[in-house]
Amino acid sequence: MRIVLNFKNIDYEIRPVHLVKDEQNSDEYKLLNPKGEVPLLVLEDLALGQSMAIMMYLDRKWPNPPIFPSNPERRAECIQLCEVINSGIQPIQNLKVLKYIEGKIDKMEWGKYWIEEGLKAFENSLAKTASQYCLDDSLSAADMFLVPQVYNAMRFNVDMEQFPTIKKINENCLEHQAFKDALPENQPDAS
Ligand SMILES: N[C@@H](CCC(=O)N[C@@H](CS)C(=O)NCC(=O)O)C(=O)O
Repeated sequence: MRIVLNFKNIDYEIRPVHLVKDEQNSDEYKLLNPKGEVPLLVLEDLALGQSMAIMMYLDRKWPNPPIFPSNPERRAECIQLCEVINSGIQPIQNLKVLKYIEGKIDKMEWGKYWIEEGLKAFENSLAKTASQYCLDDSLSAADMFLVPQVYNAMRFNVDMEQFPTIKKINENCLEHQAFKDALPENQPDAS
């Protein structure tokens, strides 16, 4: 989410939520996001969870620069790529899932397996859509889902050499300040 806000040059304040300390499940936080997850976008009259809802809202409210292509086919392909990560990979390697399987299955092996399964599909889809970025030569929401997922893949020791297009796109994105400033190590609560 930080990437989108940076890319669109929107002013925002970060309120860190410590996941390992389970702050996302506090009563106070769950009043704002009943699902007990980050990201959460809080505005004067709106508290919005779910990255896709937040991204679509920000793109409507601050349309320039856009993060979804205007061409209907490209737009649908963009959302398809986003969902491979958002619905297909992220939920399976989420903290609450890893906590649930702890002691039953090796959680590193589990995470690595499902990330590789999803990234394989993502890499193959890119053959039809990618150039410098996931969709041609314009940054889009698909890149904004991809870069954090690659960061997480590396935490699970996924060998990125097996995904050469993803690896290259990730490097291209990280040349942009909006992506660099959003890296976890560049946040105020980084330890
Ligand atoms: N589909 C949600 C997923 C959000 C999500 O699961 N966030 C993770 C961090 S990346 C989280 O808050 N996990 C808390 C937990 O597992 O307890 C979205 O796109 O916003």
